[in-house]
Amino acid sequence: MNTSTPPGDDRTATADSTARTFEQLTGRAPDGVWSAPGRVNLIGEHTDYNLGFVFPCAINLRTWAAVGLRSDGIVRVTTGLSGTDGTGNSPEGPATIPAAEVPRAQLTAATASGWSAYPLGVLWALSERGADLTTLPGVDIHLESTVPVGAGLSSSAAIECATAVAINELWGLGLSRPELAAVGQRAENVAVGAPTGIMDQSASLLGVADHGVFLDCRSLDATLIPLGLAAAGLELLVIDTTVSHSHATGGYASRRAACEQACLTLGVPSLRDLGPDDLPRAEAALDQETFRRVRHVITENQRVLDTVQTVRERGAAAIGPLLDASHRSMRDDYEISVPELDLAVEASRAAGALGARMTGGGFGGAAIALVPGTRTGQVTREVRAAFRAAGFATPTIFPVTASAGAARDR
Ligand code: GAF
Repeated sequence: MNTSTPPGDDRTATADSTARTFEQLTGRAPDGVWSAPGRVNLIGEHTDYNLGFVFPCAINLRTWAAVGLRSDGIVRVTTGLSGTDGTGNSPEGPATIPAAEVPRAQLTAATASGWSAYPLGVLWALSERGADLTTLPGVDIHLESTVPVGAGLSSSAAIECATAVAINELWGLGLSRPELAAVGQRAENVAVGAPTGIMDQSASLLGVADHGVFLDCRSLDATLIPLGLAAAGLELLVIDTTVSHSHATGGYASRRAACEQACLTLGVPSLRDLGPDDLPRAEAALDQETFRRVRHVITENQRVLDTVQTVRERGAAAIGPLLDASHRSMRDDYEISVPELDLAVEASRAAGALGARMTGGGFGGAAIALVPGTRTGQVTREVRAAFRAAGFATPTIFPVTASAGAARDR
């Protein structure tokens, strides 16, 4: 198959090598190695912070955390997190801090201060939920990852969730998976400064192999929906445009602010409280741009419900038109696509994908294409050719599988 897969897609081997690196760095074996996956969102974009519906799945690219307790109250985090360029992992310097100072450091860093904001932010968020960082033992954490950074596949949620499940178990905190998802989200919102919703951490913690996670972001009820992709001869291709994005800046926050402003104008607690019947009232009350933002959220919620019903009743091969409609709505109404994402969607559809859409927060990152396995090579070749013809950087294209959520690996 003519696709390129990010390096290190072997779960046991990477857990072992992360443990070995931990041992080289600390002189002792870790107490355990935990891992958490990135995600693709099948459908339901920018609906999570509007308390609507999302339907992501965890993927077979993960972050590993090798963790060992210390007796001196120090937290020391090291990483070999990989970039998007496929050059592999190179260890970076440690972040070392007395555990008792984590809350202050995280709240004053104000922040987006690099990779250490994610694991340290998780420790801070755990302290909000009862972990007493002044009395708990210190900890060494070493992180490795195969989730490409900046590709919109939730590399940050994977770090947060791997750290959270490890510390939750080692420190005996007894928090549930939904509580750990909230911890990861809080770390992202406060320590990293990205005003994101609950979707990515929920997918990373609740995912199950070959299932999508249908999440009601208001009640937090999660239902696992069998996808049956392999059985139907389908592949889920990721087309990473390599256009890097960040949710701590600009467009993401302004979309969220527009939704909040619309709620005030329309007198509803959240856009979740509006359905298709409310569109005329919204159009009358809002300026054109804000109305289009609201229309995206309302119609996208409905598309999530339709997608889940379609998968259940007719199988995943039938969801293509819903994926296409979702992309159009993000391109035209929410205006979070970029030319590279639009081209990835158009070229993959023209080459035989059943449906395609950008995935994640937008402004760069990746698209997904649902492809009959027999067409994978053709779609890959034609998307690459279209990018070449447009003068865009070569995209990284690889299949992903719906995979298990965060777990202890050794
Ligand atoms: C990013 C955020 F982290 C999610 O919470 C979600 O809002 C998504 O963008 C857009 O659907 O991944």
